[in-house]
Amino acid sequence: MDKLIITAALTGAETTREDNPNLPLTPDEIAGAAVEACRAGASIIHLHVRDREGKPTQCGEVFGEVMEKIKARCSAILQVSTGGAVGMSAAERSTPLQLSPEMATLTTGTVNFGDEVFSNPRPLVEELAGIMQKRGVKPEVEVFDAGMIDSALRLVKKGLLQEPLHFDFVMGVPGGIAADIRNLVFLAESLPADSTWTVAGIGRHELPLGTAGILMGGHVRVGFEDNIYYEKGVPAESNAQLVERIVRVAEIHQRAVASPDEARQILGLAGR
Ligand code: KMH
Ligand code: ZN
Repeated sequence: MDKLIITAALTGAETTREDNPNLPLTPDEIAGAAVEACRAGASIIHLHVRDREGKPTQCGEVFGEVMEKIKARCSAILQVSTGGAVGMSAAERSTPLQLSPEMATLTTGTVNFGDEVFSNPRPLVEELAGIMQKRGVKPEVEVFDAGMIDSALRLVKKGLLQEPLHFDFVMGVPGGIAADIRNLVFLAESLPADSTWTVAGIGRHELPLGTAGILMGGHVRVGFEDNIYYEKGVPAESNAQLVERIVRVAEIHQRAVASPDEARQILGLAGR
C-alpha cells in the first residue's frame, strides 16, 4: 500500500467565522494554517482564498500572495480550487490556473449543493481541463456524485485528461452522493486500476470515511472546508488539529504518512 497522502482543505468557500472562529481567512492566516497543517502531516494544501471582507474570491493576486507565503515556509503541494464558490463565472474560476500551480481541482459534473447548484456544464469542464493540460497542472477530479467518474473518463477519451487519474470523493454534500462506506467502496471500485483517490467526508463523516480510506489504500482530506468540528458540538481549534488526528488514525493502522516529496512520487508529479 502506498504511504498516505493527507490533504488539508483549510478555508473553502462556504465556511464562515460564525461557523468556526478559528477559520483562516487572510493571506497570512491561510499561509500560517498551511504551514501548521504541513508540519502535522499534510502533503497537499487545497486552497481557496478570501477578499478583505472575508468573501470567497478567485483573485490571482491573492492566490499568488498566499502561495508565495506558503512556498517560503514549507514544501507542500499546492492545489488551487477551480470550483471557487457557487455562481462564479468561468473566467473567475480559471484565474488561479494562470499561476501554474502543481495541482488544481476539476469537478466534472453539475450537482445540487444544498439549496444552490454547483454548475459544471461540459464546455466549462473541458475549458478548465484544457488550461490545466496546457500549463502542466495535475487535475484532482472532484467527484460529488458517481456520474462524475464517467464524465472524467470521457475527458480521457477526448485527450483532455491523462491517466493515471487522481480523484477526490467529496461525500455528504446535500445533493451529492451520501457519505457511507458502501458508496465509498462503489466509487473506489469504479475507477481505472492505476488511479489514485482521496476521500473528503463532509461534517461528521470526515473521520469515519477518512478511517475507511486509510484501510482501503486510498488517501484522506480533512479541514475546515469540509468539517468544522473536532467532535460533536466542539469546534476544531485548527486545521492542524484535524490533520494530527488523522495521522494518529493512520499510525494506529500502521499506514505510514507521505511527505510532500513522497506524495509527488505517488501522484506522478515529481519531475513534471
Ligand atoms: N465551493 C464549492 C462550490 C473545488 O474546490 O474545486 C466547490 C469546491 C470544489 O469547493
Ligand atoms: Zn474546495
